[in-house]
Amino acid sequence: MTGWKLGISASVVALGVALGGTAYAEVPESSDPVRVVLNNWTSQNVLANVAGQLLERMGYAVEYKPSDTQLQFTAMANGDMDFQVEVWEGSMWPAFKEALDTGGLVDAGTHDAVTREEWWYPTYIEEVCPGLPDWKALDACADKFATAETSPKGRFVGPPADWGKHYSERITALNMNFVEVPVGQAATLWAELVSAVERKEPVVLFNWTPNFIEAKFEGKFVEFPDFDPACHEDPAWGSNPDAIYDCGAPKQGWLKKGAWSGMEAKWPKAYEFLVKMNFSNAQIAKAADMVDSDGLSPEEAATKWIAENEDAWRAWIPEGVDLGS
Ligand code: TMO
Repeated sequence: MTGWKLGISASVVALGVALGGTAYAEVPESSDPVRVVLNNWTSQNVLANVAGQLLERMGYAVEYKPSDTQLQFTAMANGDMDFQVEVWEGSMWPAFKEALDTGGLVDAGTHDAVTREEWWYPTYIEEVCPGLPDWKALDACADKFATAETSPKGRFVGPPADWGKHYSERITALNMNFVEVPVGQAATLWAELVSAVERKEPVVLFNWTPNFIEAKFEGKFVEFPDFDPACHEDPAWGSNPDAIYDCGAPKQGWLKKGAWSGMEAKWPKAYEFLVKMNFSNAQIAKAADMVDSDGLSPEEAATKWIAENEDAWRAWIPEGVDLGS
């Protein structure tokens, strides 16, 4: 009796292997939608859609949830959202770390991409501001960047408020002759850049790498005093003994993925996929370019990226997961 049963199950297994060659993993492990966080810059939206579309091909239900770059970590730690694909060291480390410390959020691995977020200018400005990219040289010619709104101080075109950059504090801490004028959305940064470049006028704005800008415009990041974690915590650190933020952002920052700590137990294969998902600088710059230059929606750009980069994403699909047809 026992022998007969064993014989059957052995042949069933043999048949399965003969037909498929693979024992398929049971996904989705839960039919609840995986909630993918969307932020407010284009490469993030494309990567979020790449993750979402590949998870759908694996069999998962997916929902997209817009969130603020700082508050998203609390939302994930509370289990209200499941993962975010671009956590930038320069702008998100304090909020990310705070949520990691609660135990509700986990670090889901680091991309190959090396990142930087900093004040940036088109190279032709070096003709009128000698000594760039040093921040003191920029400060010495602040009046060239003055606008009706900021005169006699120079205008720094700053990022949307939720990117957590503390530039007004930096300007004060370094006693600079600049005023930060933040934009409401990233597209306004590029509109300001294009209009200045067309007239060859001075402009200094927030930018980052990898981004589509580096392939389109010649420019450089301003060099501020080197970042040190103590700069953001200890007033005594740095050139101003009474203030924090008297330094630049990391020049070789990491780029991570972050997830709700319950994700791995609820959808083990989706979590394994997220951990393996890995983008390079060139891939992220290209992702942004498809939206910012070619005018695709993030959804379309993700579909195109998936069609053109099978070699890259195949390696992220956990073993035994069927992608359907
Ligand atoms: C968070 N960002 C990449 C826009 O600096």
